[in-house]
Amino acid sequence: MDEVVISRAIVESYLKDFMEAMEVDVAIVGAGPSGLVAAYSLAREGVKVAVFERHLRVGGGMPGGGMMFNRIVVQEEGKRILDEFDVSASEYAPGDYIADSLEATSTICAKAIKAGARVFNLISVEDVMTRGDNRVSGLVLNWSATSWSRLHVDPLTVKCRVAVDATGHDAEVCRMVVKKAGAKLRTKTGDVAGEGFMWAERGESEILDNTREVYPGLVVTGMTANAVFGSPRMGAIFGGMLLSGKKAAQVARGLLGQS
Ligand code: 48H
Repeated sequence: MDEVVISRAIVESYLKDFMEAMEVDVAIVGAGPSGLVAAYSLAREGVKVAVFERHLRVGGGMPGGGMMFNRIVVQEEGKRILDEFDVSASEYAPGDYIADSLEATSTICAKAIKAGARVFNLISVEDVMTRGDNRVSGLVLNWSATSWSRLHVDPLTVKCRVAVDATGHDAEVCRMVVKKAGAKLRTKTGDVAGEGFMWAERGESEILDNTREVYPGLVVTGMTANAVFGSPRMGAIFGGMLLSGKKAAQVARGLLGQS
């Protein structure tokens, strides 16, 4: 095997996918549990979807489980999503199930990619583009390594019809939007409310209602949805994240006119 063939194979194959991702139906920011489930649910319906993840590894907060004990807890509805992915989970207490967070992360990511979602790691979303009536129409990207090494390198862009903020607690994309002159989210104050104190039951029960379009063309999911609307955090229970990813896919399809 010629080393140059190895290099060419990698660069050519990657660039082909990256070029394909430059115009997608749905661009998802963050490959945590909610972003990956949204990507899977969209891709399996034939929607063209790309996920951009800042870090080397995927899964966001899921692989770390609770305080690095690599297990996650889900309730009945979340267990049904794990079943759909064929991730094992056993009942620990009535209605509460325990699963291996590494099995869940790797399986959900693998199935999203096999369904047709393109997942790009080590790329950070640093801004959004808008067009027309201030509708989000694309993402502004840079290699994560440029910001980590504090280099001043200008970004590239991809176009999308719908963007999903799946960046977790920091609600990064929403915060990028509200920094722009006159931009307001569809929240009480127009701003990111910030997440509430830990309260597992409320956090889990409010997340689905919070999963919606918060700015034209921008859908929130996962912890971002709770952070944007001021709902509680919930600790290492992940059913809400999985269900929210599925709902985000549904909302995005509605915006694409496919519901
Ligand atoms: C590219 C980015 C950017 C960016 C961030 O944190 P996540 O796992 O998010 P969710 O919402 O799918 O899941 C939340 C869950 O993991 C969690 O933290 C829970 C349940 N907490 C409860 C509690 O009480 O603490 O994943 C977000 C992903 C991460 O991988 C980030 O690296 C990535 O988004 N990301 N990627 N560009 N600007 N910002």
